[in-house]
Amino acid sequence: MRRYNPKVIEPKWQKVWDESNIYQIDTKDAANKFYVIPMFPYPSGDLHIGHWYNFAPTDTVARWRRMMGHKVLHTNGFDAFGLPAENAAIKRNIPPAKWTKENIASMTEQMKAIGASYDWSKQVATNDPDYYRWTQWIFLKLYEKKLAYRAKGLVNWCPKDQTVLANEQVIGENNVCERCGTPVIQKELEQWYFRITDCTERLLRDLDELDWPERVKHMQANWIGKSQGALIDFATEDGKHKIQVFTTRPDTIYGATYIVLAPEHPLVEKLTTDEQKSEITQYVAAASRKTELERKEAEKEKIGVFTGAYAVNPANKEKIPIWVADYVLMSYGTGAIMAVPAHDGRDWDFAKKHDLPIIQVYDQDGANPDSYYTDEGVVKNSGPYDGMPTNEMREKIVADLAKKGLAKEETQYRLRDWLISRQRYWGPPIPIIYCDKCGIQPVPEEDLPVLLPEDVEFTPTGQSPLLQDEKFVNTKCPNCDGPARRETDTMDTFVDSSWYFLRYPSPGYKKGPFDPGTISKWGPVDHYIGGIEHAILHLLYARFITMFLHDHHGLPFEEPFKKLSNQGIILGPDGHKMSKSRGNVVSPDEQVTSYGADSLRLYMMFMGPYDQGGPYNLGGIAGTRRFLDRLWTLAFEFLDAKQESKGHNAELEIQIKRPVHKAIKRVSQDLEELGFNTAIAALMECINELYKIKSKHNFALAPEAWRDACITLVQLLAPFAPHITEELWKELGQSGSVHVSKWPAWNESLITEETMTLAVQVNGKVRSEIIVSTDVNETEAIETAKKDAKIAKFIAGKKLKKAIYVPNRLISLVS
Ligand code: ANZ
Ligand code: ZN
Repeated sequence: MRRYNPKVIEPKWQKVWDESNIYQIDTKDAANKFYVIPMFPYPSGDLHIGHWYNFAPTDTVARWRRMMGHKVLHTNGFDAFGLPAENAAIKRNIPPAKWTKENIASMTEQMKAIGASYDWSKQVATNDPDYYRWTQWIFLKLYEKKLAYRAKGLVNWCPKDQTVLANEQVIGENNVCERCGTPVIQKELEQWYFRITDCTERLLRDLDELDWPERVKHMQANWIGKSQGALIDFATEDGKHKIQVFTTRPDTIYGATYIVLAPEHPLVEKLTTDEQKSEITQYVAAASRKTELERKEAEKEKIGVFTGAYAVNPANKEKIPIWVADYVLMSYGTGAIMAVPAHDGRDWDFAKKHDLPIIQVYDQDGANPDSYYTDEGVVKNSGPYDGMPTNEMREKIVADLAKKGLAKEETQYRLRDWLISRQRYWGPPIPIIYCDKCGIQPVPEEDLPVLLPEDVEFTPTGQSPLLQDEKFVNTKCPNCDGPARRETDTMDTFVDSSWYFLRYPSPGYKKGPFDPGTISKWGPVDHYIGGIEHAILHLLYARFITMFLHDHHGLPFEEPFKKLSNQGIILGPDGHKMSKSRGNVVSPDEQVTSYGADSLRLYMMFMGPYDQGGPYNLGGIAGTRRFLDRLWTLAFEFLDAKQESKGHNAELEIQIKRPVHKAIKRVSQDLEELGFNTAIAALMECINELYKIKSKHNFALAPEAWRDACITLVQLLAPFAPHITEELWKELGQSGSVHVSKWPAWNESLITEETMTLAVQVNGKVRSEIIVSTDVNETEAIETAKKDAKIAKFIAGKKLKKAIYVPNRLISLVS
């Protein structure tokens, strides 16, 4: 018997599939389409186990859908712009374009080794000028609609290197420049933004309709961060200024014992008294060196400085001090808060630290009166509002203050416009020209793409080489033809990935980012599968760009991804996140060399629920390999056995069919929910059952049933382990490819029916036993008995005078 050798059969079938283009589709016809893709990878140079965990199971879904009769569009591409290519250029002195190209080539080979059923003719790479011209086109179209705009924004700035730094380049506790160790400051520079806040409510509302994990929908909703509250005006003590605060708890206003301004708040300078000036100035400068993220940290000590000025609480006319503290952010609400230490954690910490008064303004069941509490309750210490439920007071106080022109209801969102400028080289150039005479000029559409020069010198300062490339920078104004300068910033890589799934169905299209006719048939993506790390930004940006293209450029859908699934994270064998420094990285290539791609695919899908991932057990793959060996052996033992039929044994046939049909049902249903592990368990149980039957009965007793069983098993396993199943399919005498064969259907009655044993008598003597379904009818029971191999011997050539069926007990034949 031939041994199962994945080293031979896997490359063989990969080549056959490649050469015959069996996964390539013509997107003209989209009847019964199914569009399924993984999140495309960054070309880092090595396909790691996390990629496998994304691509192999996604391929399983694609293969299964194809066998279910769908026309499947399945492919993969490369998110090819980004910082690591640039860092490689600086460290290893390889041009980013070259580094990226080599990585794409080697990773494409690694992708083929997975055995994924990609339509390679649909592949895209975002650094391809034919791709990024359309990224630039999208920028221009947004600009046309005033949805791309230029404004001042905060960036990390190294005062010594005179350059902008990415967040990753600001290191250490003191936030110093990665290169020179100088403390980094936050500086305002002109940046380009996409007005994603134009779609805030829509991005929130449409979440309801999506077949996405609840967790992801929550994360998106939190990121958008809708807060309903009020704006309330606090006058300064001298009546000269008004401080507007945003609060979600106007019902606690009687407990507002001080005001806090963000360090960047324009009133800080105006209000600070002379005695407090130097302290405030120092504090504000220190705050400018912190990132917003650090300032938001909950555990951080809440320190601030008193301005020396006072405000008046509009509810009770009390005089309260005005402080400056960096836990209040200028970028949210109004950059000023009324602090209620009795009912807010940050305010509580701050008041304790600076010894400010704390006044409880409601009672809450079960709350600890010696700490702050934040839920609802019954109002106290609040004058005319005492005794009211907090939620009632919330509306009443806003209405009352509104009458005096001091408050109004307000909804705030956390979502900010999308800053897309990167002071980086390896990205699509922003298609904008600056002319001294005419100002900002968009590059005319027919001049796209604005090519990124590839033969550039990287300087050790880390500045973008675009700045120094005179040929690139100096250009003509499209309006007056006079001398002008190109924008040297490039776009955020999230812009590249916000629309690539629209390009796959018509990757060569010349007149736009997508062929409108084709995308209207193929979009949206039916099933999008990838990591939870993209739950927020990538998906939000992709949704925004899709909405924009829908509104203005004929895309017939508003949401890009109908169904979303997230893979879990694969940990190292030690249960920790895989990392080179821990030495717990599992190399998929090594696993493939030892066990084969099919075993690896199967193991990864068997190791646990897909959305949970877990530690990679190095011994586990041997188990899935053994399972494949058993399937192989069963098929070959059957093929090698004498197969001429020795009669028709209905009872044995049912025995063989039952586990197979159970498996069809379970695998079909589990795949619907990405229950890969339980589907594979069902296949393993089926094989075990068949081995038990095989140990008792000769193949020749039911060769047709055995053949069917082998063929069906091969089909059920095909989406998981595409190579071995293709090989066995051929060995079992089937034509074409198993991957385009029709997914088997199960016969419910074969599964749910119980069986019973009936004794069979011939002329009063028990000669055999048969197994039949419990709801067998008389004719079926008698026919089954007559066909039983032993009985057949006794009645051969005789004419039956009588056949009696005693239900559930016996069959009596009289000759
Ligand atoms: C008074 C108050 C009393 C508040 C209380 C909370 C509890 P969300 O839900 O996230 O929108 N806040 C407002 N602007 C801020 C800023 N720029 N930086 C930091 N904090 C800010 O939170 C709204 C609450 O966060 C607001 O309601 C305000 O504190 C604070 F018992 O006002 B609250
Ligand atoms: Zn001009």
